[in-house]
Amino acid sequence: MYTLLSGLYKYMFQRDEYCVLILGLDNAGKTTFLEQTKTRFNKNYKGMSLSKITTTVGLNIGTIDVGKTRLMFWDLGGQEELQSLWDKYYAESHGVIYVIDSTDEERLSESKKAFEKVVTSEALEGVPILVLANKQDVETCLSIPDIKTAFSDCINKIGKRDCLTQACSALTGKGVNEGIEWMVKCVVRNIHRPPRQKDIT
Ligand code: G3D
Repeated sequence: MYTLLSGLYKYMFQRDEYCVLILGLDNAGKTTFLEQTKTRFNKNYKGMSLSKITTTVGLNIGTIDVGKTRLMFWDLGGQEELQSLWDKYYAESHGVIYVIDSTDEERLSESKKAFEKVVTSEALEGVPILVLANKQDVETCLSIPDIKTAFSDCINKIGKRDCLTQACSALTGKGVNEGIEWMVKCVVRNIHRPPRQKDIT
């Protein structure tokens, strides 16, 4: 009877957990995106005022539940000296969200270089990548075709993984749900692929 009840409990309440990295240059909007996501997906979550968020230094974490799936986010600092720490997290991640500041044309090639390193990393082979063209609420921002053109060198390097470029405003929430729902589908589908390092140990 105990086994039956505990099996039923697990079926009803146990969630599959996945780690998702949030990467991108400093000031791209990673922390704002994480707070917006937690506010939208966690009932009763009272986040900080989105306009008061300052750039990520170190690590922010957050968890959301979408149906039977739990996503655990690690929002890593994007300053040049902190980018060297990103790969320490790769082996344990099931998905990557890469945030681009669509209003910062000057740093677009810097962002592309950082993205290139992410997609060519062996430790992330096959891991789905959601590219967020953030700050689309700003009238003068670069469009999705502009950003795709600027990142066109990277297309061959993305490989066979799932990859989506999503227009987004972390501040207003536009595109956030669509991006998260896509990521959930991808990580769940990937469950049949080789497990990440964390699952082996
Ligand atoms: P980071 O974590 O990638 O370093 P933050 O970036 O989330 O700290 O955001 C950096 C700045 O960009 C913040 O402004 C934040 O309000 C702004 N920002 C983030 N997302 C958006 C967005 O979608 N639209 C607009 N217009 N601004 C956004 P400040 O002024 O605090 O530096």
